[in-house]
Amino acid sequence: GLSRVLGNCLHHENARIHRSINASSLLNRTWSYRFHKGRSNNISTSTDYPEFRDLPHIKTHNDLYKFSIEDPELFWSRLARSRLTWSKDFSTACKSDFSKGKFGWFEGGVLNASVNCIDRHLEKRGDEIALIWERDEPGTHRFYTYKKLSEMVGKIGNLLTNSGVKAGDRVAIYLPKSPTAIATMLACARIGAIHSVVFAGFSADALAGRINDAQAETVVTANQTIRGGKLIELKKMVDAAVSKSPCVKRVLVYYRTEAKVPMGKLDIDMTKAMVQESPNCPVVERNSEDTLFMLYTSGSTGSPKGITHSTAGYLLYTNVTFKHAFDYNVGEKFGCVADIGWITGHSYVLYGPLSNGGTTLLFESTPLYPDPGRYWEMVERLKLNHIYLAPTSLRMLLKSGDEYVKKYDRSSLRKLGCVGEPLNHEAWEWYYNVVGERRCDIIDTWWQTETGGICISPRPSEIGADIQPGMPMRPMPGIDLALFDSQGKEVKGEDVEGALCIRRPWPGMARTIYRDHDRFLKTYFQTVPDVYYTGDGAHRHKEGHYQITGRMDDVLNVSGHRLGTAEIEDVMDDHPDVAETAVVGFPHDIKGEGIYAYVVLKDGRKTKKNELDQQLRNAIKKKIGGLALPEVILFTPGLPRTRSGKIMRRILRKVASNKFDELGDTSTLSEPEIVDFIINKHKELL
Ligand code: 6R9
Repeated sequence: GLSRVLGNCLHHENARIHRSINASSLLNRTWSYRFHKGRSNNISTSTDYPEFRDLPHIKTHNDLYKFSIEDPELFWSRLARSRLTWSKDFSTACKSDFSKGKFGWFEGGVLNASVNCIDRHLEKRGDEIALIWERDEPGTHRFYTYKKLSEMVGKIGNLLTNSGVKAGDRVAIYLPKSPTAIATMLACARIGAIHSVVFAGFSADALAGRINDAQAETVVTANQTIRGGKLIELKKMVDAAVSKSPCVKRVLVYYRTEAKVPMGKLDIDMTKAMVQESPNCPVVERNSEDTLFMLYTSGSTGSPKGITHSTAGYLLYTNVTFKHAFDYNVGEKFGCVADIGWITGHSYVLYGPLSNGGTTLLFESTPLYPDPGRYWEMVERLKLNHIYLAPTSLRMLLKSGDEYVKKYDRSSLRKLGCVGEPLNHEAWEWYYNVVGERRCDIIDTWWQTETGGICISPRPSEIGADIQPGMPMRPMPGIDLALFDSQGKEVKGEDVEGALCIRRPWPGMARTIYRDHDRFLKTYFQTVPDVYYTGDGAHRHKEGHYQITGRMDDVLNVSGHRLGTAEIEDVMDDHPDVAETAVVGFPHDIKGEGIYAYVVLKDGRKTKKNELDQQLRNAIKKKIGGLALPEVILFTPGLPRTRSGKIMRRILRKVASNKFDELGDTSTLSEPEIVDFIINKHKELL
């Protein structure tokens, strides 16, 4: 059983590790210089971690890290009691059973996430700014104080309750990045409903799939949205989705623009209805382990999975990592530009910043609108102290030239963060030298939808020491990293690589895949027993610094967005003229990874290839969304296979990456001539 699973998975995975490392031409692992040399390695327990002030042996970052691993019970329970507000104290910090994929944190405790993100700040910080809404229309930002946000949350909470939403119900949110979206998420938390935010760039079909999987009776959307000056008919998409989702009983419609849209019998004009509601909404208390939210993400096989997060553990983990990864001080303006449809938006636009009483940015626009200076003009106008973005946007912006940056005053910036994909050499340099004027720390953070919050990051607040370009470097406190080889054996020492795993539970980890615990167990806890298996490969450098080498499974990372190759293949396979398909990733200058589709057509079809190309693209756009469109669709009479019939994806990736001399031994293929055909066709397309 297990050894077979291990053998199969890891053999394949290990091949991917090496592939990712070789293919990462964007990465330069041999950086020799360092920054901030000579600063103190001491942490100040009195300011950074007052919870451990009485423990004299904790003087440095390393001491704290060691302590967090040796005594996680004490480490996490002290933080939980001091950083969160409870209505009932918990009894145990952590219960875990890796073999069942069961984890429980702070059991016995009772709390509410909206109280932790809003109510408890009202007395001291009620008139301070909670949200800065940077609207799509340049120069038209709006401020929302904690008081104002509290009123919105109360009104929406009451509206939801009065419409029939109860604790434990799922609420699908398909909204532009706006105060209404944040308030709706918090209103769900307040009444104990589970929010399931769907990125507004996903198609109606993708939305319907997620609504149905979650059995959501309630959808919250907007009449329209604007992105980069373009209107998007959001409500129309929801109408199309709802027609395929019989479980939906009500649709709340927020008016983002003045435009009237047809309202059906399920629809409620949220903007109007809120006027009638009281701003005081009773709190529904939650147990620590009650689900706070679910969020769909792509896996290597099957349909997207509804990752669920707990109330207490998730909230504590985002609270603590937000403060310490970014060295955030209350009063500073934190600018995470990610959409709320992704985990980054959940953890570092909403829950991390607001649970800390911080000021957080909602960026509704795009980095190129109205021109590539948008971020930096916004930094100057709003005096942002932190910016947190995806490497793909840096790669795009640096091509537009330095003048778009230098034109604006960036002296308010203190820390420059990034997430989602490896930060390549060129982008790191540009971020550090041009954007940050060699003054700001670059904070490359590694984590996943499933980890809830940042797991690997340079942690400048705690060490104030060296930052090594091109890698997230150090595990956060409580995160016990280990590498494993293809035999499932731990890889020890330095300058080694392997499958990145986490050996110990942490509060922010996902608890299950909605209605599919078996898949949860299989995906994350069975490839290597007794650890959490991330699906990423990593290289451990000297001094234990980690560099991520990329996914080892069939998950693509396109502009920081996770996409399963199987999802895209499924859509194309449905076309009546298509016999079979294989989708792979290849290195892309700006997107990090591009999508490359190999398509085998059925005999006797009538449609022309260029029409088919267009039909397949339309189908992908309809079923998933524009973000899943391939760069290349290559029609081929067959796919390279082993004699036992397995598609040799390795070869398809090499061809897509122009690495014709790295194909390895092709003599074991059932039809080696297919490879020549594919190479020639690929060269024609270039
Ligand atoms: C937060 C988020 C997770 C995948 C992850 C990895 C990649 C994220 C990274 C990184 C290199 C970093 N990834 N951060 N790769 N360096 N700093 O992105 O979650 O959308 O679930 O994606 O993204 O491959 O496994 P998610």
